[in-house]
Amino acid sequence: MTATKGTTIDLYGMGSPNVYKVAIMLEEVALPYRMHYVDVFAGQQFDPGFLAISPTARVPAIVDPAADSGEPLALCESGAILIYLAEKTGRLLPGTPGARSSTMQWLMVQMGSVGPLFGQFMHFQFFARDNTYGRERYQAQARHLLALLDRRLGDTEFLDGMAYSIADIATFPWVRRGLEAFPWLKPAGTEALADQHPHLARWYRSIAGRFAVKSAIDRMAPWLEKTAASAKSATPEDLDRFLLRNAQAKPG
Ligand SMILES: N[C@@H](CCC(=O)N[C@@H](CS)C(=O)NCC(=O)O)C(=O)O
Repeated sequence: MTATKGTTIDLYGMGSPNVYKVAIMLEEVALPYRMHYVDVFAGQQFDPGFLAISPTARVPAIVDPAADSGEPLALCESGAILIYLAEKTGRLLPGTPGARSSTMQWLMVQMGSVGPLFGQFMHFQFFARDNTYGRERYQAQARHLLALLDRRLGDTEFLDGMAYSIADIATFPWVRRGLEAFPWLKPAGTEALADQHPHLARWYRSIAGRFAVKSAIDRMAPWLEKTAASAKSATPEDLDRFLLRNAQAKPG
């Protein structure tokens, strides 16, 4: 009998929105996965073993033991991982060029704008509060993007216009994080979102209610706690290394 390779996917990550995307996707497509925590505050993203999986020194990353022709595949970048898993399973990414391009467009809006610009706002909010220019610039960008998503979701049920897709999966965890991090949405969270952006709030609630999304959030809970604890105990040197500042920058 030929030995079959395992089918369990290894997920490397921490408690952060880009990692939630992949956990949600794995739950949606019902692929089995094992979770490996990477302590980015302790610099584990720069370990040679991890760099072999994620050359960018970032999470999330996955290893699929049996990709093309049964060969193992290591992959980083959450957008690429979502596309890979969608293509592997034939789910959540339309096959025809027109429909597919719409999903890709909204996935790119998330990858190129929502993630990076929300992330920059959070950087100034949590790590450089005195920098008013940075905080105000990225607050304006974040608010502009929330308004854009709300406009889009006023016209269509899901971001790609047709059906729930990897574009929604990519965007949901960042809106969820915004509910906790954006001062103009606190402390009411979803209610403030519903007041300010009713279509986005309707979409948010419908995705938050999905079984797979709830399962991913449950499985991610220990990572969220670990990440909060490790951020809290990080030394100034750990933070410099993590934020690539004060000449502590490492390649990657
Ligand atoms: N574009 C990347 C961004 C990944 C990213 O920034 N990951 C963060 C956590 S959300 C990280 O690994 N930070 C560790 C570091 O910057 O050293 C993706 O979407 O996967």
